[in-house]
Amino acid sequence: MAKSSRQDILEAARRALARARRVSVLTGAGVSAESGIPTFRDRGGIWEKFDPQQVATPDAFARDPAFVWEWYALRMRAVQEARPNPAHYAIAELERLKPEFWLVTQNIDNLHRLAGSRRMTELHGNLWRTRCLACGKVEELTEVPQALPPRCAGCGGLRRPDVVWFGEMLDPRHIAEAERACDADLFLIVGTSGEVWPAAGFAHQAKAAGAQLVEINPQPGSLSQLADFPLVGKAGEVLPRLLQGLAGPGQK
Ligand code: BJW
Ligand code: ZN
Repeated sequence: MAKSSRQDILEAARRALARARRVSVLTGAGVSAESGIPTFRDRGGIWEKFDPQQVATPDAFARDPAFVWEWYALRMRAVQEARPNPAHYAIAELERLKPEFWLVTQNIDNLHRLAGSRRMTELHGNLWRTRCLACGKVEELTEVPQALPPRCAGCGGLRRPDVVWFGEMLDPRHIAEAERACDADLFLIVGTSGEVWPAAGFAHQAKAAGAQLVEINPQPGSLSQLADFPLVGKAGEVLPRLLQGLAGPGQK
C-alpha cells in the first residue's frame, strides 16, 4: 500500500479535528522549544547538563536546598525572557473554537497561560509558585527570589518550588482532571517524549477510551506508535497549519 504523504496525514488530521466535539491536548517541553526554552531529553537538553537526581528529587532538595534553588532561579531567568510561540497561541485558539476542550501540560513555564489558555491542568506544577515545607502555604512569585533558599513570610519555614519531582505523587485533583480529558474525540500529543509517567499514560488512556490521536513532534518517540495521525515537524509550524480553516462552534 502506498505510504500516505505528510500532506495527506495533515489533511486527514484536519478533518478529524473539524469533526471532533471533545478535544484534549497533552503538551511537553517541545511546545516551548521555539520560545527558546531547552527541552530535557533532546541533544543539548537540560538532562545533558544536569543530573536529575541532583536537582529534581525531594532528596536533592533535602540535601542542598540552595543548590536546587539556584537551578530553578536559572530557569526562571530564562523563562522570564521567553514569550509564547505560535504553538501556544494555536492551542489557546483551539480552546476558543471547541466548547469541550482541555489542555494537560507537563510544562511549568506558564507560557500556555500567557498565550491565553485557561481550561488546563499543570500536571507538574508551576515555576512561579512556591510552597512552604512547614505550613504548606502556597505563594505566587512575580520575580526570581533574591535570597536563596527563600523562607515563608508567615512561619519562617523553607519554601520549595511548587513543582513535581521524580518519585513524588502528582496532585490527585490534577490526575482526575487529566483522566477526564482522556474522554475525548481527538487527543493531541504535542512536544513530549512520552518518557515520564504518569503523564505518558494519559495518551494510552485516551486511545483506550476511543480517542483518535494526533502527535506533533519532529522526532518519533515512545508515543508515536499510538498516533492515528503522526505529524512530523515543529509544533510552532504544524499546529497553526492544522488549525487553518477550522470553524468555531455554531459555524459550518
Ligand atoms: C519538539 C520540538 C518542537 C523538540 N516542536 N516538539 C512507570 C514506568 C516507569 C517509571 C515510572 C512509572 N511511574 C512512575 C515512574 C517514575 C517516574 C518516571 O516516569 N520515570 C521515567 C523517566 C522512567 N515518574 C515519577 O516519578 C512521577 N511521579 C510518580 O509517578 O509518582 C508516583 C510514584 C511515586 C514513587 C514511586 C513510584 C511512583 C513524577 C514525574 C515528575 C517529572 N518531573 C519533571 C521535572 C519537574 C519540573 C521541572 O523542574 O521542570 O518534569 S522531569 C521532566 O520530564 C519534566 C517534564 O515535565 C517531564 C517530561 O518531559 P517532556 O516534556 O516530555 O520533555 P522531553 O525533553 O523528554 O521531550 C521533549 C520532546 O519535544 C521530544 O520528543 C522532542 O522531539 C520534542 N520537540 N522540539 C515539537 N519545536
Ligand atoms: Zn510557612
